[in-house]
Amino acid sequence: MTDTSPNGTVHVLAAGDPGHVPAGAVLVADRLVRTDGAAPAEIPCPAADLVAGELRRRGAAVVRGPLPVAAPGALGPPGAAPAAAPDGAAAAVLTCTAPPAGIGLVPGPLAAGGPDPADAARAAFAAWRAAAGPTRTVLLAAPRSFCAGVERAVEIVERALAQRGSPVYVRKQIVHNTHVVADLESRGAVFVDELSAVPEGATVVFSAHGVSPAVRAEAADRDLRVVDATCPLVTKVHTEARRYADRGDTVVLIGHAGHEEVEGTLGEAPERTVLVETPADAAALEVPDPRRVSYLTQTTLAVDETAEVVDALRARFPDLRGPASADICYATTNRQDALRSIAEDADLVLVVGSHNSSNSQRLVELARRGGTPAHLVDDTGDIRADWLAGAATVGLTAGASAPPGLVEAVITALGGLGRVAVRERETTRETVRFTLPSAVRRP
Ligand code: 0K2
Ligand code: SF4
Repeated sequence: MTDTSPNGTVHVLAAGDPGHVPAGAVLVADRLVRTDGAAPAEIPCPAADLVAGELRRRGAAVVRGPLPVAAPGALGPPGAAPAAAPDGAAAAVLTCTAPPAGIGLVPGPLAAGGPDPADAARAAFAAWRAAAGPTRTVLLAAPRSFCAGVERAVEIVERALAQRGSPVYVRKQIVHNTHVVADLESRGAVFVDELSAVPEGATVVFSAHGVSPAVRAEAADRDLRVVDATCPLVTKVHTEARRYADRGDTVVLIGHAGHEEVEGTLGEAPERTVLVETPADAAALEVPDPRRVSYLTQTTLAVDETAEVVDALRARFPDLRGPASADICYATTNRQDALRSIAEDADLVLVVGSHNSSNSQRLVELARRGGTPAHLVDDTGDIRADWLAGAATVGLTAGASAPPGLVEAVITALGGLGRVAVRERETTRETVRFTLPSAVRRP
């Protein structure tokens, strides 16, 4: 059976037996293998990660593998949009892509107390079908993804592992990205929240977000071998904090309460530093001497919002002093500029990054402030097919802690929904590189 739309034809195939599918799970095909001798013998399934995400959100476990398929089947009434078979199994091929893109689903038996995998499979197939067909443009922001500070931090952990062997302890997430952390964990890094979890004398890496002097002192007391992955641009803010405090100023730190970078910077001169998050906070601030006030900022804030807070501070304290430009770093600024340039032409913006990543969250908010729907996704599996229905132009970027490969994976998955034209829009070229700390510099 076929379902023809102006943007492509969906051929529905009969799903064969993939072998054992566990109870409560749905098999999502990585590829369809034709058993009827028709060409091509194998059909790739680029949207498999997207479909798997739909299933997981519906409570079904997912297993992956090939799916045998036979000749076009009769899985729905003639003329109707193809639906999954009554048992939830479905296989289909979308012909507007080159090569054709497949999808295949086979639910396992019902698990006691769990959701019905057949229902989940039917819903996932319907979601894929609703989003499949149209040619999409992906507007790719550049710069995006890893910054120099993140590259350096990840390399520091990799080198520490190579030189000292596992385990290498890392205080907090080395950068705020679940994939980066899981990858390093699988290679022997052990992430801890507190130094008390690190055995005496062991190697510990401080994360890219920096630490307070109190944490450094604790590491020295416990005889830990410290490798510091604090980004040099965060270290610069710590240096400013000490300088401003030493000259007798009240130091106003603009940032988000509870963020690790803020905790570290606050710790440089805790008795002289106050945290301010909004223009209202700034307007209400009381200090011992209004003529002696300096400000600093977290490195990963929104440039436009921070300017408003600085303006409010300056209105309150006309003698306010601060860095020549805010401490928002080059990478944060560049990713925001690049996003602004694509968001205005996009129907939907996807930002690849983790939910605790400040700079990634700021990108989502920036797009939304400009009127474009935007979502933060850890990876392809977080993308909801209903966001894509009707989105002819998808803006795509990634926060500074999100690996570039995840962006490529999103583009590949979108290719399983229809033809994709990728246009990169580069607003500036980054050449910043930081040297490694001496502790790990030897090859
Ligand atoms: O944006 P955040 O400060 O939350 O941090 P990440 O997502 O880890 O990005 C890298 C920046 C680290 C230091 O500034
Ligand atoms: Fe350094 Fe900026 Fe990257 Fe943070 S976002 S690690 S401050 S370059």
